[in-house]
Amino acid sequence: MMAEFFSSVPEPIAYEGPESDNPLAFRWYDADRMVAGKRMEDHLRFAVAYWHSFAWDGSDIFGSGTLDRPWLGSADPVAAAKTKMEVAFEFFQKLTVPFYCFHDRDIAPEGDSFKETCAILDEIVEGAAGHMDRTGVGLLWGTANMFSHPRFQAGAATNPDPELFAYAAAQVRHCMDATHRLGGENYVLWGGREGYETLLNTDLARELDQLGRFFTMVVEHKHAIGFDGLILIEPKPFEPTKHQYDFDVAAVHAFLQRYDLVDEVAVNIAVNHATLSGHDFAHEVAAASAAGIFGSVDANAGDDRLGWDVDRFPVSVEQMSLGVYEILRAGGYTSGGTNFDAKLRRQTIDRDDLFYAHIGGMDTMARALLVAASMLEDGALEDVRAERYAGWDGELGRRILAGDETLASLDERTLGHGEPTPASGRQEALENLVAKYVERTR
Ligand code: XUL
Repeated sequence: MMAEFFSSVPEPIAYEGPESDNPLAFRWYDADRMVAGKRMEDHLRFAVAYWHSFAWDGSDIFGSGTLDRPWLGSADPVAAAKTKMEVAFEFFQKLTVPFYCFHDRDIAPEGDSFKETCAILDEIVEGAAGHMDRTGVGLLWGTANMFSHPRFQAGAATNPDPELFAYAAAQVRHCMDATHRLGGENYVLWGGREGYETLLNTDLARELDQLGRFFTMVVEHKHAIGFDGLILIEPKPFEPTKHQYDFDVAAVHAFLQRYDLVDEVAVNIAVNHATLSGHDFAHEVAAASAAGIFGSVDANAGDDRLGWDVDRFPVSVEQMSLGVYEILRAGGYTSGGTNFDAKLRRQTIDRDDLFYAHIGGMDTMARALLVAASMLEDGALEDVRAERYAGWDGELGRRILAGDETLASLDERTLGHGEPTPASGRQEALENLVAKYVERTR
């Protein structure tokens, strides 16, 4: 056993309320507080992302690691993976989060052959099961890393070589089994290199069919092993490839319809991916909810002036409130949750910093939940929306939607009518209303 790693945080983080000045306390996240009929913890279902917090050393494309992660780069990678896991569970427990998420390669290194890689994963997964039993921390989702190793440089399922497709299928099978073994609540597929760099060497139609076949195999395997969590695709428009096929929620929805997977697969929406694709977080949740494919969230934030995935911890209560509002309107999470797919800045190097970052993110999301729940409960926004669309509940609206009108019948009707009267969209008044909730909600 490794000695305590976060020794300057001896106790689990506790809720102390908005007036607290203790930087190692929650000011808004109060797990047992009832909000709209449910405990805060059960609404938010927080998870820590293993990769940013424990498998990344702070290196970027210009420089090497800055973070204090002594297990990384060890000569004995399996022993180091076990140490890393002890530290990770110490952190989950002290932060009091109910869940974590991993890529297979975050928790277990590769061996010299695929067979050895699978054996190492199995050994580490047994260790994870022990830590989970001991601490009560659950697995929100598992996923396979099919983007870091050079073998995947031209993609996994969308690779021009079927040998790579076969390798990826085998890896996903093993990772799904590991997720299932650990009682994982969902399984995620982010198409890290499922896209292209140049159309000059790419057969786009062929690659989409390959991807459709791959997802179908994932769904078939889910049923074969009796995994009852959600299969989630995580949209992202670009990075690392220039164009990624799972561009945004709308593109994923169209893809799922085309390959007859719409009842089997949902989406994991990452806030920074939403903004990279030119949308708001709230838009992506609303689009998923409208299509019936909302699943889970990666809570993070971009930077307005940087056009890449910076994965900051969320700090804007207003941005998050509008997204959480759409989540609540959609009925909340089922098996999904709020995963902090977020990382420290490269200069944020003290051990305690990992706590400050997550505490801030959890407080931001908790406050966003309170704002969203009170906006929904008061019904102010919903009343305006209902009034705005009231005509569609009247005779004309109902007849149009029921298919009882045609272009010709509406032409005839319109000839006998005056100009329709526009009503104010009241956007600014509604923005003021949201600001009021953000200011006053406690
Ligand atoms: C990459 C990203 C991944 C996925 C899981 O941008 O968000 O961490 O969440 O593979």
